[in-house]
Amino acid sequence: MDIDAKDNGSLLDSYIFLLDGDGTNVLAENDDEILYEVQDSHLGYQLPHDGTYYIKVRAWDHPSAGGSDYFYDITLLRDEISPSARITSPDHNAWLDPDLQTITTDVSDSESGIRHVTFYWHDADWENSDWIVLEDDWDGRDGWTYDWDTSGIPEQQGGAVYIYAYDWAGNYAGWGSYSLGMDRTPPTVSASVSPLYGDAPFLDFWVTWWDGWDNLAGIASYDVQYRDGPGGTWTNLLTGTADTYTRFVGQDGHTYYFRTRARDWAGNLSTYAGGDGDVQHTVQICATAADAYEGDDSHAVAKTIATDGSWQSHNFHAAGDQDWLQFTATAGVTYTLVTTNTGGHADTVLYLYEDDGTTLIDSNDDDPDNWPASRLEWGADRGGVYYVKVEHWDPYAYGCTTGYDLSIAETGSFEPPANNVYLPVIMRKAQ
Ligand SMILES: [Ca+2]
Ligand SMILES: [Ca+2]
Ligand SMILES: [Ca+2]
Ligand SMILES: [Ca+2]
Repeated sequence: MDIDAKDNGSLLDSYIFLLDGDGTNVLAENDDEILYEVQDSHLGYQLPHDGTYYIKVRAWDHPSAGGSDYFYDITLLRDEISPSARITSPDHNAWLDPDLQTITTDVSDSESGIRHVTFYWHDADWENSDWIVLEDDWDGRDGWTYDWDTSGIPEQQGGAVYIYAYDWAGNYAGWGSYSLGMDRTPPTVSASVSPLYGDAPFLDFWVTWWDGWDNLAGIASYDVQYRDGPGGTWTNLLTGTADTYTRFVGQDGHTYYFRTRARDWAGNLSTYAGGDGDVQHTVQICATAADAYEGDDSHAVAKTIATDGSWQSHNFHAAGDQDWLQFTATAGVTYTLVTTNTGGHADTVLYLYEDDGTTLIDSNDDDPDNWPASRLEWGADRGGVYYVKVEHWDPYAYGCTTGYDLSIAETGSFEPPANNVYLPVIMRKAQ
């Protein structure tokens, strides 16, 4: 039974009664849909038996009020269909806000409408606790939501919030969000530094922070800062990253400081270490003189190497150094190109090119039997000049630990393709 009076501009403050078949026994009554605030009456009741019932409407201030300005509409409807109810936040598996968690819902009823929604909480200790009513909300004008003061909720994982939504006839529906957690403790993490190879004194090095730990929610992301020198300014290196390491490229003679912090999935953020941060590292290049074959930094100035297996000693004396060589091959001969790591940290990468110096035939970074040195085996279909480029896998690696030896040897033979005339690239282009 729903009265619309003040809603439509009437002066009537309605009061409604449901009477049993005798016309006198009051089964239920209602003054205001929301006390003092929504003064039109609204009454739902589950009838106890078949038969005739009576509805009585009067003014709240009967008998002193009345007149043509005291009109109203009355609606009577039957509702046997439950509402629909869903919690939209927090969702399952969520981490609750540690201070104020707003529980939002999507509840509706197509027949008599939603009358009230009750909000419950259950602690993660299911054996020793019970459902607690957080709020019984009878006023949906601001939405069926609840602002929950969670400041007293202890750390845990596995709690639940639940709602029951009732329509005006008393039909109801429930919905729960489970596996909820409360995490108030930020993670711990600190940065460390390691060279790319053993104790290699290169411009670049690894900065890692994979020792991060969190008590409950787990680490969501990291921020990393660095400082160049003791008087430098802390500067963001990475923010909000899920990575746990990065390669840092410094300058020779500089000391770098690093610090990191982490945030967990509940939003708790650890604080950066003060002072010099977590760790520091000084870039100290071990300088070395250029090898005897420099300058050989492009195929145009490549130095010749014999194919008799004799060794040439090279190094990378500057960042990004490339060593180019050329040799003359015979068709039908198999060649083996090999480097050896004589300096300790010579991670060579070997490239073999056609006689134009740009068409790559093959390449090798690591010989699995001789890491980090390189090895290529290759059969020459065509006789003539070929080029070889050697560089370090790490373009920031150079100095006294990058010495390497290189040899090219004839290690076999085969029948070159018949009736196949191989011409130098320049002549092929001219055809
Ligand atoms: Ca309903
Ligand atoms: Ca935590
Ligand atoms: Ca060199
Ligand atoms: Ca290598």
